[in-house]
Amino acid sequence: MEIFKNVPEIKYEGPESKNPLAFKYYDAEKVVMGKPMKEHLPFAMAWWHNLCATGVDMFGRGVADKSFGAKEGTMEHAKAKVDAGFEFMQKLGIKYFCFHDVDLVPEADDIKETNRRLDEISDYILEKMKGTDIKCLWGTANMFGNPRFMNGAGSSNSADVFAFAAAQVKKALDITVKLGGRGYVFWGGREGYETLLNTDVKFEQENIARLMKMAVEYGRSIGFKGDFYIEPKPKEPMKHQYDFDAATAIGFLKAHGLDKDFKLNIEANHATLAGHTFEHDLRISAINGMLGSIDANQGDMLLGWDTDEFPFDVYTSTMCMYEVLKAGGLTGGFNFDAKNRRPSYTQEDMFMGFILGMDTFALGLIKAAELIEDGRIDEFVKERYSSYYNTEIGKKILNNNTNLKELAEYADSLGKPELPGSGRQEMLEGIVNSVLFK
Ligand code: XLS
Ligand code: CA
Ligand code: CA
Repeated sequence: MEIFKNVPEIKYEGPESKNPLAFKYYDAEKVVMGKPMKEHLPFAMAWWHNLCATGVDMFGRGVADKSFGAKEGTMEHAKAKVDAGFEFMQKLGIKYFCFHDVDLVPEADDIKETNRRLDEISDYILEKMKGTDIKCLWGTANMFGNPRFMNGAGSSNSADVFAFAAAQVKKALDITVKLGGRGYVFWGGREGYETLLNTDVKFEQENIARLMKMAVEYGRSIGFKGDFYIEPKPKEPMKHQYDFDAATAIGFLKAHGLDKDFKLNIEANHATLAGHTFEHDLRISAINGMLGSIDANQGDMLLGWDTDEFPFDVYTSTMCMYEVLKAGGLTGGFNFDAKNRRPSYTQEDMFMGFILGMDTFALGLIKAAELIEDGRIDEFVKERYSSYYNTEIGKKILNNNTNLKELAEYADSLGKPELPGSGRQEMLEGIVNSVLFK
């Protein structure tokens, strides 16, 4: 039974098209830098925003009808969401989905019943996957919504809560592996603290690492070959979150010997909440060999919270794709962890959000490829550091073949150095504009 009756299959019509239900830039088969767009951009649908969220906020109840013809809170509804999700992905040509355990089924009072429901729904999803080329990008456990997680999961002060978190991770891994997921995500959720007055930070961080180690051990034992991901976020819901940003998460992974099994899932809105640009956190992940996956959304620079908007800022998507192309792609994909604004509550809006996001990233890909092919930025950066390659003293520094004494003598012989060459920021920004708007 068709659920989105007013929405046809979404096709590429090109930038001149005025059809709101068509792609203007995302042309799945179009080859960019030797690969079709669909391979550069493995897009994913986030179960929670797209199939569950109704627009509830602190001040008002839901406005979007996500019942899909079934009574909410039932297994019929859980299945209706699967039907809706698959029709939605197929109409958009999206090949991946991401989920939390409790996005898939209503959580029961007893974990045994929740797990039974998860078995039932994952059978249903698996059946749906057959005959389509839709796959699971990553799964995760929601360890922040239930009241038991008020003080975190791995970082909880309660050993019983830790055990429940472990049980949820185990089951979410089972389901992820069953559905062939490429990755498994740990977003900190409430892994952080409100006040040091009641918190043993060292104890909590070591316990989070313990939970992650157990996850790696169990995941590998059931045949999970993909990457585990940490998704950094600086704040919200907790005041201090332990996985503040890419650099913090990488330090944590290295300190606990988890860096071989984990990469990062970088969300644009989280990077900007941490006071960074999206591309900064991508670069930090990439240079550490840890750029795994992306949660594609954007925040609002005028608001200090996690607004999870569909991305439309082409400047940022270009800079993102520039980093991704330079890093040689992702092991994961581009998950639209994004929701419609509350007043955009219709089924058509659900599609328009994804069309916007997919077009924004397609345009970013095209423009990033043009920037790389243009070559002026790369050339400039190379030249900017050339004194380390072109001069004797530079080569000695790079080869670890000198010391403070020799460098001090060299400085004495110079008297004073020339000023370093101009950074030419404005010229470079002009190049970006000329490529973006040509
Ligand atoms: C919340 C996070 C969350 C993760 C998955 O801010 O973005 O949705 O992506 O738990
Ligand atoms: Ca996210
Ligand atoms: Ca977010």
